[in-house]
Amino acid sequence: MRIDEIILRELHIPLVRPFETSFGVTKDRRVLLAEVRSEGLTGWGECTAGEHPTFSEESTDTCWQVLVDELGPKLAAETPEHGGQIPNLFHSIRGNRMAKATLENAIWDLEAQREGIPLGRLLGGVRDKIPCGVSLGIQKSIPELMDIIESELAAGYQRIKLKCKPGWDVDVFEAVRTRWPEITLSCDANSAYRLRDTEHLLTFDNFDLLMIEQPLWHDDFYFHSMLQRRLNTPICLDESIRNRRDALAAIEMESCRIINIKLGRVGGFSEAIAVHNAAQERGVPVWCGGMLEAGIGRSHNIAVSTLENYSLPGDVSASKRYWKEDIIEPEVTVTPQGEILVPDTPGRGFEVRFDLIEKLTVRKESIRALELVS
Ligand code: OSB
Ligand code: MG
Repeated sequence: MRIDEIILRELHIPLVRPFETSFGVTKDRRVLLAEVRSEGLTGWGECTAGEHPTFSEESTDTCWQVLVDELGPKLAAETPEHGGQIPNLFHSIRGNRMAKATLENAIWDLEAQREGIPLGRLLGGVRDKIPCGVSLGIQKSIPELMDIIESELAAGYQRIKLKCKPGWDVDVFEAVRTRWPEITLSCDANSAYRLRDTEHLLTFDNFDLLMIEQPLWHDDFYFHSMLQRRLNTPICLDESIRNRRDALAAIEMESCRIINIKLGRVGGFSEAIAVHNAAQERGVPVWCGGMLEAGIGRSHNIAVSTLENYSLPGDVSASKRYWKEDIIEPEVTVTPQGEILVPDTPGRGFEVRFDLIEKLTVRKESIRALELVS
């Protein structure tokens, strides 16, 4: 496909409620979108980087620079046929996986439209609905958290994940488990603990958690394997898994028993499929993480969650939990059974709200292939 134009934008969108993790609070999102125009079709990609380099080394601003100066011009000069060719095209650029995923995913999106099939099917997906959980940020008090859990359970969500850190952990789990002994519960520390906290972390085993996500350093496998040896609760790695090789190393070392796959963190659909397959072949279940995505990223998360080994509820939930108005229509909704019904129309299965996107745009850059003088 000929790449006619790549339009990069930054949107400012406030969250309906702030989201607090062990590394900080997010109130307003700065969302980068890529619009890739090719032969009458438009593929969309959303960058999942945070506003600050606190989850990973990438941020909105580093991604903007790399997209505008490096990746955009590379892609505009090519005529790719498949999303699967994009990792090779970007191979000479080190790291910057969230920036890369923004464009790679737009090409897969285009390819699904061109083939006239749902994006999930193009990726090899098999599900027509996906199980959903919610990730609940750190709150001001336990009673406030209990009210939120009550309403999320009433909405049907199948799994509650609690963000935790030293000082917001076992007392919280104790209160939640006392009130809801049976619910599927997990926690996510975003690297808030150290090996000296091992004895404390072992007490997490008392709360029948489905998993403990990324308790230790963001870039570690070895010390997680030492911790996993002593913990009964499965460790799930998020931050540490950047690609298929990381997944293989983590599984081999028994650093985790579950993997959270995020499209941006691994660099796009191609690597997400590779991590998924490596985990599946070794009997390790995966699930789809979230990065407070707007509608484009959310629709891509839904598509990849249809792969067979995405067998645990993900962090992909209804648009209205994040946004007053989402940038896609229909917005993402969740059934009373806590599932998202996967659209069976060609491409993403959700239309973009172009006028709303224009209204929210604060900067915009157009990239075209340089015309060769003949
Ligand atoms: O670690 O999973 C995480 C949000 C931002 C950065 C990291 C994480 C998260 C979430 C939110 O847990 C998931 C979501 O609801 O999108
Ligand atoms: Mg996480």
